Amino acid sequence: MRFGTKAIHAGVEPDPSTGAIMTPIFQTSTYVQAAPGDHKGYEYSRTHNPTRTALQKALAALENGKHGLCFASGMASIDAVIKLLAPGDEVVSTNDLYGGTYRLFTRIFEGFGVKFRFVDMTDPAHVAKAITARTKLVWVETPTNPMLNIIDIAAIGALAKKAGAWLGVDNTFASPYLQTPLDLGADIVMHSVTKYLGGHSDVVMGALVVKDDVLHERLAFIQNSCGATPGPQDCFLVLRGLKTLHLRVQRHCENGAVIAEFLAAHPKVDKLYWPGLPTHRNHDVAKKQMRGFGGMISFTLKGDRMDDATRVLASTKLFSLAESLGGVESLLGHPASMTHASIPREERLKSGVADTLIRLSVGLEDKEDLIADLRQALG
Ligand code: P1T
Repeated sequence: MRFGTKAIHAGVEPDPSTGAIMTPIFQTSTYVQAAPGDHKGYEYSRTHNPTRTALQKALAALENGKHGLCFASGMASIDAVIKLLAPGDEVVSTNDLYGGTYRLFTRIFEGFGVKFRFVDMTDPAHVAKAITARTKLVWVETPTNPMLNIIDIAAIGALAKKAGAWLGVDNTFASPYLQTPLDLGADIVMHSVTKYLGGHSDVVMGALVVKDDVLHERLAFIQNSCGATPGPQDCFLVLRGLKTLHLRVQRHCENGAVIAEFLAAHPKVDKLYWPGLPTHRNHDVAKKQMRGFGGMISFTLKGDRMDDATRVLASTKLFSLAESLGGVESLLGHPASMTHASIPREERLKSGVADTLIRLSVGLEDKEDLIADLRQALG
């Protein structure tokens, strides 16, 4: 099956009791057993819920994996991955990544004795240098949030494999429509489902997809034991969102391209980060491993003055100033004070996140209206 067909049909079957074409919202915590242990595969909704099962199957199919696992947030899904590790184990991670991921690694798991090394992964040699005999996981975010760096998944995957470490890839910014890391050597794919997969800014959720049965068993054990599972209503909303994932991401890419071109030609724009531009430093890697370049764009203004950036952030009318991304509506944000405020300033600056950086999540509105909004805000 091709992607669009999978987006609509994977994991979803007419309800056997009624024929309902949409998977029902199984709003139940428990399931009646005829005798102890004599049940229909469902005992308690933290462990399994039919609406969640349908979504997990759909996500596994879209990522070309075998098993999907859903969590109460993207952070809860990353938390589950790190719980595969033990004190003394090491993780090599992308240096430019979502602020909440950095906070989870440094402020929670370092306290439990896991060591994290943050490196610029756009050069695989940095990863090779950071891997030690204790490295158990290599954690890649690509495209990175918010700098839109592109990391060569296959190259890093080869290094992880040689070291006997798992490769985990946060695929939130790309979505499986644009990039399928399991095909490139990843062991675990992670999503903030909150973003493109949900697509409508109405759900917070996370997911993992794997191919390996044993790894799935270990992660499912963590999912059930720690209990950060999403409710059935949210799973239903994401099942609904997935049905248009391919159409939405196509339009995000089209609008992203038009806005990147507009910004590239604008006299007030200084640095511009969008992996579809031939001038982007990792454009060749993006072309190799992605099927499109998405709707996330970051930029700075000439002169690099904070009050200029603040004026733009406060003057858009269609682009709403808000955290998050990947929904139908366009958003803009200020990483230094919003999504990446939990990273110390000197660390942020090292990975290129200027105090004046502005991040756009280009939505699905008409491109002429989006450009008119940015033109007036920049003017
Ligand atoms: O918000 P949550 O669903 O828990 O997902 C966390 C997360 C993980 N990985 C990436 C790449 C992310 O972008 C996020 C969440 N990011 C935002 C809220 C944001 O505005 O960047």
